[in-house]
Amino acid sequence: YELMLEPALFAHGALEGSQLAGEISVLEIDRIAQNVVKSHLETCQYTAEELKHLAWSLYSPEEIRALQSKSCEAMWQQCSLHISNAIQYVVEFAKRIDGFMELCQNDQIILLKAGCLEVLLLRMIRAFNPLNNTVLFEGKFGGVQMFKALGCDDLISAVFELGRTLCRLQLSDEELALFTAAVLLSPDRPWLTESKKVQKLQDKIYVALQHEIQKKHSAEDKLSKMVSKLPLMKTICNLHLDKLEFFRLLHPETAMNFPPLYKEVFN
Ligand code: MHQ
Repeated sequence: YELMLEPALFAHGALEGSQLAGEISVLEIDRIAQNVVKSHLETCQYTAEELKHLAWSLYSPEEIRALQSKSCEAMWQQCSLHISNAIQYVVEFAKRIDGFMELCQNDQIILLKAGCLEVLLLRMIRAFNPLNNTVLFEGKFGGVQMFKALGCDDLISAVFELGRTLCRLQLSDEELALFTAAVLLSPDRPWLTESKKVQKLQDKIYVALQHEIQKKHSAEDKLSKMVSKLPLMKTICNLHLDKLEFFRLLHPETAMNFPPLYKEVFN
């Protein structure tokens, strides 16, 4: 009898004709979208309102000069702290996505380690102003020059280039929420033990994303444009790892004192 209860409870899904052979009902798509969007809004660090106000505060040339004259070690320490802090929000986001905590702990860690910088780069568009090419850093907006002391000009210009191209897509918070969830739940990450389970979660999220985009645009168009930015994001992640490795060789003492979460994710 128990086996019959579930299909009976979801009979409305059958009415919509989509409970057959693994298809998802409109009801389930909505539930997934609602859960992912809510999780995103609860963990995105800044509300849209806060960001709108902050967009007015730019670093002065003197403040930029002060940042530029910091030592390489101090600037790396500062940046790794902010990245580590932002990663904590991504971890919280992942935990709130239905199905994520049901994956084995091994896979949860693999997905977070492999995906959290990509999620951060996507989330950056909320804190990026394409009109003057600036990003939010410690409460104010500034351009690439701000990060000169890091000695990673190529990495920083790639990050800003990504910011500009992603901003052109004009993603809503709903689209961003679903896209970041889909990136996090990538079934092709090396060493996953239950990639089938991850695949199923990602499939549903992509269906929900497609559904969300369709409200305003041609879904095929926008979704393929979004997916086409993934290789640049991967390049940036690898470039970041290279830079970190090099920094570690030059300044092992400083690197040892990087925030534990930053070290764990990028070791
Ligand atoms: C988040 C908020 C947020 C927080 C931190 C790797 C390295 C040494 C330098 C922001 C990279 C420098 C980052 C701090 C720079 C590109 C990093 C340093 C969205 C993302 C965002 C804005 C990060 C964006 C990337 C920043 C600026 O909710």
